[in-house]
Amino acid sequence: MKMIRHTLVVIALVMVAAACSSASEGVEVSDPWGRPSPSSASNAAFYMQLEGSDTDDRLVSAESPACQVVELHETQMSDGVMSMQFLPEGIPVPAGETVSLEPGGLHVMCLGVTEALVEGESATVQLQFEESGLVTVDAEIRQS
Ligand SMILES: [Cu+2]
Repeated sequence: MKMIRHTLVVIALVMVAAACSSASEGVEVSDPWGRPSPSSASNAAFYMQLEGSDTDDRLVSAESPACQVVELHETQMSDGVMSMQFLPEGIPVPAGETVSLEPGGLHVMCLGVTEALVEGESATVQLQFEESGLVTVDAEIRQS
């Protein structure tokens, strides 16, 4: 009897573990936003938090109907000069870690705004992840 009960406990634990791993739905994107860009043809940037899942992932590219071209960039300071760097490898999102895209750092660069980004409105951004696939978010347009 003791043996059977022990086996049942083990089976229950395995089931709980299976349920946990299947509940994982890839990278979670929270608080996507961008600053207003009053004129078209100017550039803008989108920021957000990328919460890693239980597997390493990578943001490989992005698109938006609000931009002619979207690139993944990082702002860097070198010798007191701020410059933006194109990230050909994309942005890694390690398992269980949260990666912040924020002003002065990593960002989704919107080159050539096709329609003015108006405060209070939102812009659709499609994020392509290596593991999580395509994730579409609405970036809120606000000052900060
Ligand atoms: Cu940039």
